[in-house]
Amino acid sequence: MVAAMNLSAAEAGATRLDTYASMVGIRGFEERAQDLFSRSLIRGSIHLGIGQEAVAVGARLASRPGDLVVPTYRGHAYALAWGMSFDAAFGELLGRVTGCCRGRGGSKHFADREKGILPGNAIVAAGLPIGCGTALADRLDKRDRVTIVPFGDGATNQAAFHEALNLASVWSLPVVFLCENNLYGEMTPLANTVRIERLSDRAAAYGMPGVQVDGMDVEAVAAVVGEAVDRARSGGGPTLVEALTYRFCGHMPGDTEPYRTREEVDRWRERDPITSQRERILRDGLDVAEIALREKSVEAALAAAEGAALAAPAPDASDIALGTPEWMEWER
Ligand SMILES: Cc1ncc(C[n+]2csc(CCOP(=O)(O)OP(=O)(O)O)c2C)c(N)n1
Ligand SMILES: [Mg+2]
Repeated sequence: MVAAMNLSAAEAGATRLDTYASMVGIRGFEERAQDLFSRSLIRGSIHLGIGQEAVAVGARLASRPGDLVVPTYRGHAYALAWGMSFDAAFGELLGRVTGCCRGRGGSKHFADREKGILPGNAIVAAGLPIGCGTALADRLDKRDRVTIVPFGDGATNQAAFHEALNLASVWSLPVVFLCENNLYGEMTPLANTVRIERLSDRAAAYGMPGVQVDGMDVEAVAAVVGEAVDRARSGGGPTLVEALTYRFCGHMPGDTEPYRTREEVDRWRERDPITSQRERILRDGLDVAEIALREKSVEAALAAAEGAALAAPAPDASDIALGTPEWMEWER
């Protein structure tokens, strides 16, 4: 059981079925987002992480409520795993006043201050120094909080990655660097951009532990990130975790995926983290009907939230300046 693993006390009550339902909800949200986009109902672009759900959900399982996350532009899963409601997420996706940022942020900028979800942003590797900043603020103000920073394999070639890892290590900041290695930076295969096998080896250059984990296994992610979170919280400094994962969808809508083969995608689909978690639950002896009931309730919640968002109004032009200074001022 999840409860038997090295998870935080607050989350130890989460059952395997809860974990499964969380991934099913994220997958369902993103499939609906894909459909909404194809019907021209979403402004701007969207970047989906279909197939990568176990990394976000595993990281959430490993952390405590109140711990921070700094998502990337592929960050829906983190916002939802960190407790954002489907209503707030669909509202934001569709630019409605019911969205988490009153519809002014859109897909890439899901945020919720109370839930510890910092606004995502589209600058590759920008989240790493931001995470150092929140971790330093927590250290200075003696808050018992950890910051988790997800980013892609492509981000590990950015200067900001190296600066952030070095600073976090030197100052023993309470931060976990979580690399989602999905083998591609946009359309470029990883092998074209690095000469090392394991990105987690880069941690050695900064004197911190570097660990690789199966990113298609939510419980494996939870265990490895859990150790890193414990180390960070107890003053042991940062860790670089490399989760090996894969996105089943294109980098963005319109990506015709000429850079990879159908066979490669199919091979990874066989390792779908949702399917394997379902198999785990069945091995635990849970009834198929009970799982189906939970799936139905997630589906109903998604449908209701999508419908409500579609019916909600866009924000009014009169409140264009709303929240600019105070919304950006994170508590100190
Ligand atoms: C600083 C910067 N350079 C380039 C881009 C364009 N860009 C958007 S996504 C991306 C690839 C990032 O790949 P990776 O970090 O592996 O994340 P993934 O998209 O695979 O999740 C690039 C180069 C950008 N957004 N920001
Ligand atoms: Mg990538």
